[in-house]
Amino acid sequence: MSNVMDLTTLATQLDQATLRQEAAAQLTGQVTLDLATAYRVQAEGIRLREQRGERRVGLKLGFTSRAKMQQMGVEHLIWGELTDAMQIEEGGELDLRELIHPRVEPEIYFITRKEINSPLSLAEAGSVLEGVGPALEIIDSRYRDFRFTLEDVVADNCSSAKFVVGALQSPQRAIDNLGVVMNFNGRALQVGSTAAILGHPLRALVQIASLLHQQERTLPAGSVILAGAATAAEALYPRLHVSVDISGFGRTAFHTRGEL
Ligand code: OOG
Ligand code: MG
Repeated sequence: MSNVMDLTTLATQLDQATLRQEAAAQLTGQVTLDLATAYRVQAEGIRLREQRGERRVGLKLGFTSRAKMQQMGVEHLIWGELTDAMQIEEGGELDLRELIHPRVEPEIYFITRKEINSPLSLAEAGSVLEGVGPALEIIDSRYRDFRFTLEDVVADNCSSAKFVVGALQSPQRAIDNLGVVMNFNGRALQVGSTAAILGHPLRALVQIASLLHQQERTLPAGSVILAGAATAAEALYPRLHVSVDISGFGRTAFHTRGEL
C-alpha cells in the first residue's frame, strides 16, 4: 500500500464523501493502513483541496484532552491541516447542508509570529506567538456513524471541517486554567477548563514543533493553530446559536442554518 495511485484512490473516497455530504466506509475495512500511510493519505487529501484553489493556513491537533479521547475511543495525539475554506466568519453562519453529521467543540487557537523550524520548550512556546484566542471547531467525520480507528481519522484529516475564531489576545495572557463553557442557544452544554488541553494549551505548540521537526517541516509565521478541544463535542442541528465563553478571556460564536 504505498504507490501514489493507491493513496490517491483512498484520499479521493474521503474527498468525494466531503463534496457529496455522504458518509463513507472506513478505509481500514478495505486496506491495511499503518499510521505513516494514513498521514500520506491525509496529505494527498490536502493536495486535492489545493487543486480546487484552497490555501493551507495552519494546523490542528486532536485528542489533546481526555474528554475527547474518551468520547471517540482514540488515545493518541493526532494532527491535521487547516485551509482558508474551513474558516467561517465570527458570528457568521454555518450552512449544515454542506456537512454530513457535524459536531462542535470548544478550543483555544494561536497565531504564530515567527516561523516554527525547531523544537520548542514550554517556556519558549509563547515567544513564537502573535496571539491567542478562543475558538470553536466544527468537526465532520467522513466515516459512517462518526466511527473510526486512529489510522482512519488521521487519513480523514482528523475530521476537520470548519472553524471560527474570536478576537486575538496578547500571548502573555495566562491561559493554563480558565473556565470554558460551550452554549447552545444560551444554554451551557459543555463545561471544562483550558487545563484539559495537555495540562496547558501551550503544550499544543510544543507538540506541533516536535512533530514538524520529526517530519523535517516548518510552519510559516502567520499560521493558525487549533490546540484541540477542552471538552467532548456536541452534535449540531439547525437554528442554533453556538458560543464558547472562556472565563475572563474571551468568546466567539456562530449560528447554524439549513437542514441536516
Ligand atoms: C477527531 C478530531 C479530534 C480534537 O480537538 O480533539 C479533535 C474527532 O473527534 O472526530 O479535533
Ligand atoms: Mg478539535
